[in-house]
Order: sequence, then structure tokens, then C-alpha cells
Amino acid sequence: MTAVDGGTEVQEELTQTQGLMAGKRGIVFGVANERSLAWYCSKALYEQGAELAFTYQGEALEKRIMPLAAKVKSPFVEMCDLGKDDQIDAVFQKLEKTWDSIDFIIHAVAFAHKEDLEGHFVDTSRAGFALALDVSAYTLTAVTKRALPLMKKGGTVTTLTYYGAEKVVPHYNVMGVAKAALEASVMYLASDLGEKNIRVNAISAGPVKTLAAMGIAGFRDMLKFVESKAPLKRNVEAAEVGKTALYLASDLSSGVTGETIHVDCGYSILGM
Ligand code: 0WE
Repeated sequence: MTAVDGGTEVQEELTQTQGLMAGKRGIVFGVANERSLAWYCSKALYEQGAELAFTYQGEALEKRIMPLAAKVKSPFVEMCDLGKDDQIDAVFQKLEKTWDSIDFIIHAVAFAHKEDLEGHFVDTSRAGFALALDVSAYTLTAVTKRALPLMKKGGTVTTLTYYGAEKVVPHYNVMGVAKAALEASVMYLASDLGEKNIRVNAISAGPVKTLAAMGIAGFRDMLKFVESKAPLKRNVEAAEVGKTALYLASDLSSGVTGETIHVDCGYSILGM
């Protein structure tokens, strides 16, 4: 390519590749249906040449995920309850038989009891707290640990978080505490794994209408509120979260680790 820089011609080498993710393989946790942020991440990576494996949480989701996995020609789809260590072990044992190495993980997994997202945080039970933190925060460490033997040339781990980790969002409650633990886990994992050239980052997405958001009282009002206040005067699109996942999983972000990137139309910069 020839460019003109201050009147001088500069000769620049650009390599043509088959996409930013060409030759890269990874596993995606948390696709529930075609609206899932995990699915938008999957599509963005696939379009740039990535090969994808998937797990889904329970039998009820199988019929949803199978056609999606087929769309991206996935060679590996397995049921896995990430709340069970033996099931995570089993999934990685099977994955090793399909691929001898992987390059990335997308983690888009969270759960709290519905009643813990409705009342007051102060009423959270010990069991509800433990469940939310286990599923929504600990699972990142659980899957990352088991992926290490497969991340032979380094790799990336990308998770999804939300602003309720940083500031009080009404009703987000124990999920806010879980996401705070998740964001801290991202930093500690990044510190541990940097020497293996494994980068660990989070995307803090603005609210998006997904299965996880459906049935949450007042969600539509929340979307309207963000739209009116956010610097970009709109809500974030799921595909924009996907594009950021592509950046974090690709070499474009080679110098970035331990970071939480806000993809929220600017909402989180506001003080009032
Ligand atoms: O992280 C989330 C949602 C996570 C979530 C959602 C559910 C709904 C159904 C976790 N557990 C459950 N359990 C269920 O039974 N978000 C960022 C979306 C979300 O959820 C909220 C929000 C936003 C935004 C809940 C209350 C207030 C705001």
C-alpha cells in the first residue's frame, strides 16, 4: 500500500489474512438463544474466521442452540452445568478429543434467583448469595483453569459484566455483588496468566433485551431511561457487544489485559 505522509511517499507492509480470527478456535459458554450476547459474540468471531465450540446449560436449551451451532458449522456442542465441577471436567476432556489447542473463551454466564432481583439487597439469603456468586463469578475461574492446558500458544478469556458492579442499580442487588467479584476475578486471573500470554478482560454492556433481561420488572423503562441519558442518546446494540468481543479475542487488543471495557453508549461516564 502506498500512502502520502507529509508529502513523502511511505511504503507500508500490510499482510492480507482471512480474517482477524483465522486459525483461531474457542469455546463459548452462555448461548441460550439467538438474542444472547454470547451468540452475537460468536457471530462476530465466526465472520472473522474463528472456529467455535459451545456448551449449553440444560436440556431445555438444546433445541435452541443446535440450529445456531449449525449456522457457524460448530464441531462441538455439549450440555454443561457450570455449577458442577465434574461436568466442566468432562466438557474439557471431550473438547481435547476434538481440538488439540484453543485460543479463546467467551464466558457469558450469570444466575441469581428471581426473588433476589426484585426485593431489597439486604434480604438476600446466604444460599441466594452463594448461588449468584458461584454461577456468575466463580465459573469464570473454573473454566479458565481447565482451559490452560489447551491454551498452548496463549489465548484470551472474555466475560460479560454490567454497571451494577460499580454503582447501585435498583433491583440488580446480589448480581451487582457477583459482577463486582467477576470484575475483580478478571484482574487476578489476568495477573496470574499474563506470563502464559493469556489475556483476561470483561465487557461491561449496557442493558440489552435478552432472555436474561426478560421478565425483569421495569426493564423497558430502564431502556428508555438509558436512551434519554446516555451520551449517544440510544441503547447499545448486541452486535456492538459482539464487535468488542472480536477486538478482545483478536490480536487487535494484544496489549490489553485485566480490563473492563464499557460498551454502553457512554452511560457509565455520567455523574448525574
Ligand atoms: O446480568 C444481567 C441479568 C442476569 C440475570 C437475570 C436473571 C433473570 C431471570 C441473572 N439471574 C436471573 N435470574 C432469573 O431468574 N443483566 C445485566 C440484565 C439485567 O438484569 C437486571 C437488570 C439488568 C440490566 C435485574 C435488575 C435490574 C437491572
